[in-house]
Amino acid sequence: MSDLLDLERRALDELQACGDEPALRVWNTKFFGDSGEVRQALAGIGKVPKDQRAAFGKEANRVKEGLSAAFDAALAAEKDRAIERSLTHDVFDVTLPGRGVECGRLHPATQTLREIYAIFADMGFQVFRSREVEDDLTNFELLNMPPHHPARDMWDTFHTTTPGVLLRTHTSPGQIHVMRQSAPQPIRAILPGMCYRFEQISTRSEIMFHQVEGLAVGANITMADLKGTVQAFARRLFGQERRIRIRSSYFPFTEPSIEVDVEWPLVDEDAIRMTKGTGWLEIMGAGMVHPVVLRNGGYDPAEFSGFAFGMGPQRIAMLRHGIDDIRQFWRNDLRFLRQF
Ligand code: FA5
Repeated sequence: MSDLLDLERRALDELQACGDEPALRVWNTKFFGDSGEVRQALAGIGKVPKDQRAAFGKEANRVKEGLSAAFDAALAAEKDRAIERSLTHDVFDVTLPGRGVECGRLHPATQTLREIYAIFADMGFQVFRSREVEDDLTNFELLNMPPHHPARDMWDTFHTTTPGVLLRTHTSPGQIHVMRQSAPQPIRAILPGMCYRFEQISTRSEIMFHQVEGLAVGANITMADLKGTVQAFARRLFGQERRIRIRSSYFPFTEPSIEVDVEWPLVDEDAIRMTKGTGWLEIMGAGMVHPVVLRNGGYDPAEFSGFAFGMGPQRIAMLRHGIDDIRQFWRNDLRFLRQF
């Protein structure tokens, strides 16, 4: 018991002698650290004769609480003194300019996506999100590409170690999800999201990139609706005078299939380079939804028809802002990002 009182007195004396915060911290470790004196004193309870144990425990706790409170008070007082010292001694120059607040902004890819959403929202298209990790069935088979279909070669695929599970190579599998959720209601949806392809990275191709898929399903939807929708979209994004051009193409999940180019006047070197001298730039693949796909989505092709398109917003942002290398998007270089 006298050891305890001795410890208390010594600790209080030493606490009083602490002149600054580091000294207080040292004191705290000395008495309250893992192998500190207070803990050791408490551990010593086992050696106290049984009949005195309760009294010892009570006293030990009193000492511990008392010292702990004294430390808290000393630390608070020291902090107050430090502020007081800094206010009276440190020089505070009110004429110094303030530190600027760094202002964040949306990534150029996000900005382009949002512009695209807004344009399609005005035409009554809802945003529908679907998964990035897909199965082979939805990414290929239900889109009319059975195993070993040669068209699968158009999408170099990242497979996972789980058979049949892959990273989606395009947003088109979302067509199946949205159709199965909506059938037999009509659909007007855009499906944005990240896609992954095991491709050679170049100025125009990345291994991860966004796509925005569009899907309209209903009674009597025709190619004229597709053309009108694409034309309205291109005019909103690129300007009222902008013409589009439609070329025939091939996708297993649309029939007929087309590719859409926007006019890009050959006014400078950039335009000539980007359009390979043609004055036209491809912005999307599209077509009328294949009857097999409609059926896989739960719609009777005798009653329903639809159009679908898929575009790459990064490539569109490159056209609009004259970005010459797609790798800039994920490089995280602030000198690039701050320009948008
Ligand atoms: C497709 O992926 C089709 N699913 C599009 C489609 C949807 C057609 C619906 C018909 C109906 P494609 O492989 O061409 O098509 O890709 C579409 C767009 O994605 C391209 O025009 C391009 O803008 C973008 N894209 C494709 N690969 C890359 C890549 N490696 N890096 C950046 N953008 C890419």
